[in-house]
Amino acid sequence: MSNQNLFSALRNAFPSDLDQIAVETEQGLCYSWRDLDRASAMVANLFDGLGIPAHSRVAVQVEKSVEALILYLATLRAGHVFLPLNTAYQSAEIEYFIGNAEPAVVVCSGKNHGWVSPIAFKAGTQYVFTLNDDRTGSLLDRAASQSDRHQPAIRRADDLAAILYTSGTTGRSKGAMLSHGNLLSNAAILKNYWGWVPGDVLIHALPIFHVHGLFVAIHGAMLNGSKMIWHAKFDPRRVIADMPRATVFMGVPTLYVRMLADLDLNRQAVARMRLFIAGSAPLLIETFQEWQQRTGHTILERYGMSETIMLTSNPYAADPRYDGQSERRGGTVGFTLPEVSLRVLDDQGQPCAVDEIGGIQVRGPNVFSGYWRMPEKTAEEFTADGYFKTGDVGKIDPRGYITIVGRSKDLIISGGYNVYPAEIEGFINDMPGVAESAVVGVPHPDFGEVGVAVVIPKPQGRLNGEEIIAILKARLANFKIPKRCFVVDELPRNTMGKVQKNLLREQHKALFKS
Ligand code: MCA
Ligand code: AMP
Repeated sequence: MSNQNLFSALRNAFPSDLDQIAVETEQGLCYSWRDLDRASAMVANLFDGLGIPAHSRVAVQVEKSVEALILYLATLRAGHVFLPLNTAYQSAEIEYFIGNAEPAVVVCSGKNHGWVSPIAFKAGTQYVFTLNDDRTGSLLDRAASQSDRHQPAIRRADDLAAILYTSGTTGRSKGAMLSHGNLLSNAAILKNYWGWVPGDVLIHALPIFHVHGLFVAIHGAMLNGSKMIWHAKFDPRRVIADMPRATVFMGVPTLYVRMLADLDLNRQAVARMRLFIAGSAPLLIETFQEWQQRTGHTILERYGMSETIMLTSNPYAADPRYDGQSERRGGTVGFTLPEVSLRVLDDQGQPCAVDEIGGIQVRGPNVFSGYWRMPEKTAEEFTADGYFKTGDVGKIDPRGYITIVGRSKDLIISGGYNVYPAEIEGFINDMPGVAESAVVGVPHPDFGEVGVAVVIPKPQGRLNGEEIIAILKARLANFKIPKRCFVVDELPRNTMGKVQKNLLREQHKALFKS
């Protein structure tokens, strides 16, 4: 049986000429395929020499850099489990993830070492390394003396490759366990479905601590032996400037909105581009249409989750499974991907008719095995016949196109990041003088959706919305902070006493209207 380590599959896809450029940074630094191979071998050898158990978790909270990509590859190569963490997370958030995952190794930015290392050592972590975005830090110092040859660890398809934390409806984050097989099967399906061809070049401008930037984009390019033009931070002007040298771009809707606001975006700028892909949050039909008019390109929207990687996609070319339809339809997330099973069920658990709205459930080689150390949560989210309940609500039209119409989970997606109202409400409710709070998502011209908090004070309590926001800012990742906070006397409730969030959403829906 061949080695099912995802790294081996990616390594096998390297072009035969290893001196070709694999990654080029905005600063003009070029990394060849040989560089990726050697550097990942050195870091993997460092890990091998640490004496940590096989399948250890390696938790990583570092700024985006090519060395961070190398660290990901090295973790796979050494057979450990990669646990990426959003750079915006603050100490309370990091404490939870590290305490829950118990990583043997933590890699953080040098500037955060002072507070991350005590948290890690308290949780039993054996090694804390630093990695900065200027190619410095103890990880690289220690790896420098290692051999640049390394035999990838033997792994089975169902061995864990990564854990991605994704918040639950209770506000407690759950680690979605993804295997080498989950990741590779999805990457292979997408390579075909999106028609990757030799010579494709990807502009990579997303963060690399979530599925979109880490898996969909990186695996897509690497499995095709394609060069990546690496943007550490998204800047619309710079991305547009790189388009004449590229063919593929992937982004959350906010990135498309911001590029449309730039006058440099025109047909000439995108003339060499082959494909624009959007996902992670709903792409407004206005954005889809405006992009078409300005560039002549039709954005391909797809849908996925941390637990499942990609599930559906609009077609790149005629799809023989759906009568050869090839139209990319705005407002839809396209067809179920090959090898994925997707069904829509009503409240009674019966299959919905065409165009009827219900809960989306999925099964397939891409679907995760469960939540890290949460067997009860895992059991709750899977059906008896092995389908995962996505918490998304949608419908399938007569032609097979799927539309997401909402979510049964209480979730706000802001600029492609997930914000769970329950988590924010928990923090607000713990503040002195607060009786109760509700956080809802409202439309926003840039982020798609943002959180707004509505807070009820205790009798005689004196509260100020701006102060509440300031307190939250000191404790939570910046993208989770509600953009506005209102202090009011009461929340709308139904006859059962349940807060009617839909009424709050309605009341505040025009707050950010452009
Ligand atoms: C930044 N801010 C935000 C967000 N990002 N507020 C709400 N939502 C956000 N997403 C706020 C900060 O709190 C700060 O506020 C101010 O904006 C400036 O912060 P900065 O970091 O400079 O912002 P930015 O660089 O302009 O970032 C915006 C961004 C970024 C580029 C759109 O959010 C981003 O890269 N989003 C992509 C997320 C992503 O990759 N998602 C994929 C998830 P203040 O000044 O008040 O402090 S994977 C997934 O969902 C799946 C499975 C899938 O289907 O792909
Ligand atoms: P995450 O927890 O970060 O994996 O986010 C997954 C969620 O993002 C899904 O359950 C959907 O609610 C949402 N999502 C991803 N892609 C799309 C899309 N194209 N349209 C609408 N929602 C999406």
